[in-house]
Amino acid sequence: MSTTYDPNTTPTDQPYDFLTQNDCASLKKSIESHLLFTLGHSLPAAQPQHWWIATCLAVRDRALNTSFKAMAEHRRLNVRRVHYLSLEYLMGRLLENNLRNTGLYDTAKQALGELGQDLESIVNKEPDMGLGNGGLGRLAACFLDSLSTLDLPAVGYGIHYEFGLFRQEFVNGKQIEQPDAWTRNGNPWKLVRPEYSVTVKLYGHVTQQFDDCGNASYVWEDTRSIIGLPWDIPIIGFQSSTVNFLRLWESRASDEFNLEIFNQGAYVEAIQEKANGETVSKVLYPNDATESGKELRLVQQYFFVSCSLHDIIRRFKRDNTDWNLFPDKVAVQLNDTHPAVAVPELMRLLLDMEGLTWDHAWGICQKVFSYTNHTLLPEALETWSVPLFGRVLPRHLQIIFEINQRFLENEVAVKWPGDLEKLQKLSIIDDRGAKAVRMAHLSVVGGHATNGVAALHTRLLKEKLFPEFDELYPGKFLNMTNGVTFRRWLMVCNPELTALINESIGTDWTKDASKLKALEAFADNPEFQQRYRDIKRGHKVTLCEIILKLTGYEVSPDALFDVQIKRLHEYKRQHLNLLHIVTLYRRLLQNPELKIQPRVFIFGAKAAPGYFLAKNIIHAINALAEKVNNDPRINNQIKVVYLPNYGVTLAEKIIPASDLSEQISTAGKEASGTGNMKLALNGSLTIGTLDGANVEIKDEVGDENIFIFGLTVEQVEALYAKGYNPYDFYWADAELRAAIDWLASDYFTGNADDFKPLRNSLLDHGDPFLVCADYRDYVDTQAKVDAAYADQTHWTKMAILNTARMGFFSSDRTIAEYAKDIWNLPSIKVQ
Ligand code: 26V
Repeated sequence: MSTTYDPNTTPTDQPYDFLTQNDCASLKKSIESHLLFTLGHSLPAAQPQHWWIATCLAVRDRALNTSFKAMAEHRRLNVRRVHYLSLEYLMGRLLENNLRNTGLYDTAKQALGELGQDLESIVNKEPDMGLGNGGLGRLAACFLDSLSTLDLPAVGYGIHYEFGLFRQEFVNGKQIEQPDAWTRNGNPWKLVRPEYSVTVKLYGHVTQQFDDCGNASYVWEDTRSIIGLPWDIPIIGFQSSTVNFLRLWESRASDEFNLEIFNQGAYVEAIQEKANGETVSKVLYPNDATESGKELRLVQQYFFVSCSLHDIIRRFKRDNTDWNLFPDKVAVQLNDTHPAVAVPELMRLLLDMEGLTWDHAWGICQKVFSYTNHTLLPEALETWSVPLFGRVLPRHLQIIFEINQRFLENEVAVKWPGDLEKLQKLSIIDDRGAKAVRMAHLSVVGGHATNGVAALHTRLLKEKLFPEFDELYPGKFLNMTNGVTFRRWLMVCNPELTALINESIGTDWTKDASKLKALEAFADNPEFQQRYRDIKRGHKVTLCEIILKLTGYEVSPDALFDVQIKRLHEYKRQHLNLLHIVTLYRRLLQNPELKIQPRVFIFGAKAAPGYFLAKNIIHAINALAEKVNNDPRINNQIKVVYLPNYGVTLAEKIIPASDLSEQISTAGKEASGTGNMKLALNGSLTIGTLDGANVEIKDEVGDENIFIFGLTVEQVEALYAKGYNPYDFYWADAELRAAIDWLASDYFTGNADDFKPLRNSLLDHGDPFLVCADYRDYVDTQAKVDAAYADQTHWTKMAILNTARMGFFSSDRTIAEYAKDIWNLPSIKVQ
């Protein structure tokens, strides 16, 4: 195609398609030219790493070309956008996903093949982008995929951490943390945008000023500045016309500020100060109880929120002049309370910078913001000490006090006149002890909707955490049951199963996951069953190789693969799983005749670096693995492996190979879970409590296709109320007693002190998550799993029905609900 360049049109009007065609020859040329002229390597000298970068850049070119068209159309229509604010994005690798979403996978494979390269090994060169802790960060990544897929105009905002979640290694079975320098060698997906840099102010103090008419205004002075430098990552949807962006802010020292010190001749101090400014985006905080109240974390939150709101306002002002239109053009979703400082920041910008009245500004805020709650655990609900907050953000603290005062006077006191207890309970400021800002209260009051992430979680949110707020604001609390993207969690991680599904029911389900239901018709079909089983076995063989490489343990693909993969936390109860394994091990030793279905217990979990007990559990599992795996007496009937450095990429290998999915949190503690959905989708049957989204998974797959055990939320409450004593269960159950005591003996490591902390938590410290109470039902339900696995035909039928009935848990459904019920956001198809 020939073209002439017209400088009077925007670049988006230019037919650049000739650079970005999707046939094999064009893609091949693109990859070659990036290798030569972007990276400066001759073809023979290029390393796999360079091929990876060149391939990513060729895909990125095509994504940008699509994004130009989408952005031009969005601008032309002056569209409404959602802005997803999240401190975490667990993106994993992007190349394979982007190739599948654009339909370029086979073409790229061929193009690289012709260049003498193997796509699969190139894909494996990509480091994980692990800018998140766990479920919350991965959910944000799934949501971005669905937003682009559904053609919804959206921007994701976050922090460009130099170091993502730590790398986990084991030394003598104990976790040690290593830095994750994911971007050390650059990253081809990200595009720096210095022209959109933002200056952010911190610290200083506030003075009041009056104009000629006696109107007060506030001036924030003697502040320190840092610069936010945006990096954009294109988010490519599945067969869609929209490429949205994830915009990550990197902190840079402000030159303006340094200049003053330079001028005073303090060169070294100025450089030092520069370094301080650049620490803000240095590292992701692991969600760790011991880390709470850290000043740098608050600075991170404010830095990224302020950058993002400036960016949103810049874009709004480009095409609009009337502030009344702001809520029509802008929706902001707060992913947990981490970005909740956005509420006072938007108020400050509207009041102090734009000169709006309080009521006008507040009306805008409430229409713009909505908040997702992701946990009921009291220790995970964010608060900031008032003195710390006031030092870092003095103007924001003033604004929060005013929001609170107006809220208490005009809403709480009006609804419950004279009720001091209500005032204290609902106040944004907790003033019972050391004063603290309750970020969840700020988020509920400052927005128009608050949602939970599973039906049970939302019910408990309304009934237990925020009953008064629910009464005060009827209809403000909504449920948005989580979902996962079926692109990454089925089509990319399990192409073999995807092909079988496509062959059996066609491909309509890829755009409407509820259509997976059509697979039910094949659940009893022996030929389909055999192929389904063969696919599972293939993944198990692959996982066996990974296990051997990562742990040195050899395990059989014919065993039942029993998988627990998630962050390590007492409420998730990896130690309940551990006690079951100890019990089985003991049964096998006590009764050498005992025959069970061979099982491999597979763990993957990082513990927060300062979470002592979680680390003790890791050590215990690793010590158990060493004993069990090397014990000839049990005839390889059970094996235990703890895969180090669990993350998105490892999950993609484990999930398709799993037979049994452990979702065993104490009822009422796991807000939703999303690993439960990914595993069930890939035909791994759940053993789980009635917690989080397990409840809805059970409703979807049917009681006969899931293994439910344990206390319900109501029973848990009743037990706590009556006074729980784990010793009651310990003395009543000889197997439980033996398991705990054996674990805390010197048998496993030679040192009887090693697992005393674990024993103490289960007994003397009151077993806060009811492991002892749920032990018997869990172990007995595991026996049912064992019996069920013996009947492979029936097991396979159950697995197929799990895959067939998981359509509801597509994040496309979740995002469609957010778009309709919270954001009021239409999708925009671009031609
Ligand atoms: C944070 C902390 C920080 C202090 C120490 C204890 C602790 C425990 C948990 C958390 C998690 C906070 C928020 C979070 O990540 N929630 C997860 O969100 C997922 C997506 O909605 C959901 O599937 C998980 O159930 C929920 O735990």
